[in-house]
Amino acid sequence: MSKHPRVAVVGATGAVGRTMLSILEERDFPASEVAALASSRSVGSKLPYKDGELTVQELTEDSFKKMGLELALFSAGGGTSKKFAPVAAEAGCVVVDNSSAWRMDEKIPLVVPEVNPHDLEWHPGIIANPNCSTIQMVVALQPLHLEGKIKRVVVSTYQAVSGAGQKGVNELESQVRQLFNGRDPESKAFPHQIAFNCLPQIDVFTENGYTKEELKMVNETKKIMGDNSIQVTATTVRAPVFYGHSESVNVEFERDVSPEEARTILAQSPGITVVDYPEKGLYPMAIDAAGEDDVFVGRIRRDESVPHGLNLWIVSDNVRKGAALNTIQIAETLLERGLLRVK
Ligand code: 25A
Ligand code: L14
Repeated sequence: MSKHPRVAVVGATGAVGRTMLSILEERDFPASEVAALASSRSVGSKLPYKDGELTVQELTEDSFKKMGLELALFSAGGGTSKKFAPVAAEAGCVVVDNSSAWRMDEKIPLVVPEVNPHDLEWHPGIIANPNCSTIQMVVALQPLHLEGKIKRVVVSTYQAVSGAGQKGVNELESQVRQLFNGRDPESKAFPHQIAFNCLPQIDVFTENGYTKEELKMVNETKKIMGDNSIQVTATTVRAPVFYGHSESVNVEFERDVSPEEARTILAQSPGITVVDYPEKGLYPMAIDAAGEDDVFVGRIRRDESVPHGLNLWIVSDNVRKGAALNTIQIAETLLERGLLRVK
């Protein structure tokens, strides 16, 4: 009898789901079995995995019991998570969910393994994976917070189209082609043309004038870092980039943290690579972060407009660290800490 869990990827045909499969393979995740689940539309389609392929099966309420699943990695949208995650948990299958459905639920831990792995200890069968822009920011902020205590964060993002899934990637590609052929670009995945443009809107607007994406960054940061006193304000912008979110972050501390100290601390922190050589013209860029696991930090300098301030430029692959990789790191931590029931 194997002590390795039976694992399912739910939403396996999506941009994030397919990346989950390839990361499970890359990291040799100890699974006794891996199943690919999606909606009825994709049943029977094949996804590459290891030396062979997986045939996509339909996600139903019976899937978890019938297949004896012990761990399910969800990235199939909030509606699917709301409906199926409780069914899975009830069947004894632990869910790591990549949607926004459970993130702000007090009973559900919201985890970035480099920041708050201890919150996994109280999981009730569902664990939420944070928003991509938030994940890469807190990986860089937490070690600095321990040093200088953060009071306030101002963040502006430059987010890749892959944040909206495969359809976002397809839309940038086809708009570029349409424009080069003198045709009018069609916009379906985004509210306006994204090719050769920037859109200060990700997700829908709320009553206070912020978008939902901006409010996720404000609220999720406090929950993950376990500190409601940190003030956060965000402007989230879609940029015509395929993979990799970039962020300009202004941080105000209670105590002084010099740029040199920040560089040393960040370089020693897990999951971070410092790229900060302005004299050579080197800094983190989305095209370099794409396909990589780390969060890249550069342009570290004093914010001279406040007493104890630093400015940072933070870049990471949104589909990997922002979604699929973080989910799998959560699963690995669950295994290490014996927090999965494996038969
Ligand atoms: O509501 P939320 O939480 O905000 O999340 C909304 C969406 O955001 C994406 C993710 O899209 C999610 O659906 N997302 C979430 N978190 C993200 C993050 N951190 C994130 N994106 C980036 N970073 P997605 O495209 O990654 O995945 C969608 C998957 O969900 C499956 N699905 C939908 N309803 C389902 C369901 N699975 C089970 N049950 C349901 N009821 C969906 O599967 C997909 O896998 P599908 O079978 O319904 O659709 C597969 C169709 O997708 C298109 N497609 C997929 N791959 C490609 C492709 N098209 C072209 N090329 C491809 N390579 C096809 O149309 C295919 O038919
Ligand atoms: O909340 O479109 O995880 O860039 C991730 C992708 C929100 C939108 C989430 C994007 C979504 C985001």
